[in-house]
Amino acid sequence: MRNKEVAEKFYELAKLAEIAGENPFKVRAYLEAARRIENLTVPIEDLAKENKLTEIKGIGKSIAEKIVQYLSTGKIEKLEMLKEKVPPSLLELEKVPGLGAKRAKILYETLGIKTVDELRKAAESGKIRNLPGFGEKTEKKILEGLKSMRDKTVDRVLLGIAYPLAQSIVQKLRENSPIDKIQVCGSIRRMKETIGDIDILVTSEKPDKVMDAFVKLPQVKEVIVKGDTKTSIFTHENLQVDLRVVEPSSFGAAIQYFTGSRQHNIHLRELAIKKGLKINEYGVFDLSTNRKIAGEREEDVYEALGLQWIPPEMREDRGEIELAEKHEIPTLIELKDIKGDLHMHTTYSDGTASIENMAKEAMKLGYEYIVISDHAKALGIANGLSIERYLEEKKEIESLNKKYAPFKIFLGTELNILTDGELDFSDEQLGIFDICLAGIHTAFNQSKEQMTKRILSAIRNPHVRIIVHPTGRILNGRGGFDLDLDKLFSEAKKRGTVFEINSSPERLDLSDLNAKKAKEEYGLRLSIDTDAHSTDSLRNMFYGVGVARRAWLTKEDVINTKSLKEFEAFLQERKNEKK
Ligand code: DGT
Ligand code: CA
Ligand code: CA
Repeated sequence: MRNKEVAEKFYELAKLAEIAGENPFKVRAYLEAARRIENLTVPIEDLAKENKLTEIKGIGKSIAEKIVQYLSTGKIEKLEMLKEKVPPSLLELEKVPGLGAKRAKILYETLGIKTVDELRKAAESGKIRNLPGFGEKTEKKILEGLKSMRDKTVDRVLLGIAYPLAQSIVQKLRENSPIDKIQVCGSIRRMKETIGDIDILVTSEKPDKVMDAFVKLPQVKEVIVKGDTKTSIFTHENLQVDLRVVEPSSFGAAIQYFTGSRQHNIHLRELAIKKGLKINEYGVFDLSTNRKIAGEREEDVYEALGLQWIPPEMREDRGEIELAEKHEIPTLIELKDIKGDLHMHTTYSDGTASIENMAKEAMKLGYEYIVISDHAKALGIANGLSIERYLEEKKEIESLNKKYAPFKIFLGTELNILTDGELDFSDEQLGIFDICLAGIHTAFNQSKEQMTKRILSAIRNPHVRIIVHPTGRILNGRGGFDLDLDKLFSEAKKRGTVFEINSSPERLDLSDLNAKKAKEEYGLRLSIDTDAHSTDSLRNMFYGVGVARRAWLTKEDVINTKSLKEFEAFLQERKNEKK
């Protein structure tokens, strides 16, 4: 199905037409067409073949021609024409928060600004405020927009890429050099969703040998700087890795310092001063005597400040230091607490493995149960299942359950929350499932009110227990939908609906902050699921648990820490209510 691809072209067409100053009705027609195409549940190429494109609401003759043109040649003449007229860099410009297509066009026409760089220079030198319709306030907004853009998009790498990379470097270093202790610090140790650079600390009696081995690792593309105590390199992924060799007597203080976060460290420093102490990467010192009172072990560093040790995932200065002062740091959830995975796909829909192979892998991970949740029929692009197909799946599951007992497979479904909040099947049909998951997979561009209403109606459906990848964000891709999370969380609390932390490294959705809010402000229960489409990706659970730890969740907050028996009781609760 090429719907998404075709829709993208019309979004692009709308953008360029807008910047080129074309008739606004046309612009809106392109946009409308893009949305309609995105929402189609049948392949657009089929409709084109059958000459039925104009039967789609909002698609007239001229747009239908463009679709046919694109499907047969890979190009739309009109789009190519606009690309010649409008410099492509203007598309970048238009993305600057506070600017938009209209203003981007004015800036291009009056000041000849084509790139983000040129925009920054013009804004910094005060040239923009004098343009009609702009003013000082707009100029300031543009500068702020530019800054936030830079903060967000400086090539941060997904944790799912950086974490295994760091592990492989650690392993190679251990094999090839005389290392005593080694610790990955920085944002990786804090399990942040994206990573700026990798920070590794070691102790060794022969630092020069360690540095020699480091720059020769196969992961190294380029050496930035090589020194006695610090060496920095670029990996082939263009990720910077800083390796520092420190004294064993300072190792604890150093890993504390380089784990951060910066905010957490600043707060610690203030606290130290209040207590007549000083803290830095070498240790904790008594200011009056200048004597070192801690440094070798990280626990001692915290203890010297009168604090309980704080798990790295919590070190963001979000109140964890206050908790540690009272010795009230919660026992965070751990990977080993997870007893089952509630969200995964098989070859029945768009997964690459059979039900049996997913089950076998889950057993290897030590789980007691899994939920198979293949896509439902409205998601044609993912080969969504009809009720008949789910019944076949159910049969296969029943026979596998006999074979592998006491391990248990449940029949689930990942329903589509359609544009009007409806689901793929009637309430009666939903009765065949052990558990229903629901999520948004199409029509991402509705208003905040509509999006919120859609999910609210899924929460209110008595069959739906879990809302999956709730905000729809894709890291380094699209931001989340505009949603009123407070409304959703409070309704979910009333109905006992669970929100998912999706462990796929591109998603990690709910995010740490949203999951923290769900628990703290609404007492919601969450699930941590992988949404695996292969046996390998069942291992992504680790990243979801990282998010949960950053959200300060304990085992009790997460439903898939339940034993099989408890989980069956949890499923039964809802069945009883419905009777
Ligand atoms: P990243 O690399 O952007 O994903 O984030 P981090 O947290 O790994 O930051 P990075 O690599 O710049 O520095 C590693 C840690 O070193 C950071 O979390 C805290 C510490 N650090 C770095 N610069 C400063 C600083 O200026 N002040 C303080 N207090 N700590 C710093
Ligand atoms: Ca870092
Ligand atoms: Ca660094």
